Amino acid sequence: MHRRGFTLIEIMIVIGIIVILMAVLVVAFSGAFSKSEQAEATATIQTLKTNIDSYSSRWGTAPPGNMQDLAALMMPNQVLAAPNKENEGIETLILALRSRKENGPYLDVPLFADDKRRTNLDMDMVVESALAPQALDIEVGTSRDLFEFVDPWGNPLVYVNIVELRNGRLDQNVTLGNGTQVRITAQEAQDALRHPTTGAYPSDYALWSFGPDGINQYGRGDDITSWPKYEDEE
Ligand SMILES: [Ca+2]
Ligand SMILES: [Ca+2]
Repeated sequence: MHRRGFTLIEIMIVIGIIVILMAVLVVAFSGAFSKSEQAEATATIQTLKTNIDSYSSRWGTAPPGNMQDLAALMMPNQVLAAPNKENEGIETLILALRSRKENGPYLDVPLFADDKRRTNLDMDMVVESALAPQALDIEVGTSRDLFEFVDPWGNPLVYVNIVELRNGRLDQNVTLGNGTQVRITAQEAQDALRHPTTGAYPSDYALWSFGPDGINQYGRGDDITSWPKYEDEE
């Protein structure tokens, strides 16, 4: 009798251990899953950083973050588009990197071909003449879509040219995967993108994902950034 009671306790302990093990496995698995998404977002940003650096060394400036400055720099006296101010930073970046001018295109081919990453959430277009050789010179027969890149959570990456930001030339809406919009203004970004102690901006551009929570934290919290995260240095 004594032995049987002891066995019952043992069984309960074993069941308890199994439950705990399963819980640990579930947590570890979901953790690994979200980690692989984060790694994917980081990889996309790293690829674009390489493309931006190649472009910058050739053009002497980081790619513009708005359509007006892109036209002024790369296709003077040409009409590009009537921008709708949605996702404009990342759209302008992609368009600049797609150009064949000055030994381009600079955009990573597999990344651009990846239709999980490349999308056009706000369904806007450039005018056809903007793709012409005397304008941006983008491959013939190619799409006129103003593409953006999205992170693994379906939200567009955000690109800001820091010179434009310093000059107060930033005002755009980010259209999220669920259709809602987040406004990004120069006033807000000028404060939020500075290093908390040195006051310095992240290099001459900033590129970031809102992270798993889909909330813009200007590179803080779970956001994934093209620059070393400020929290890591504090
Ligand atoms: Ca678009
Ligand atoms: Ca976030």
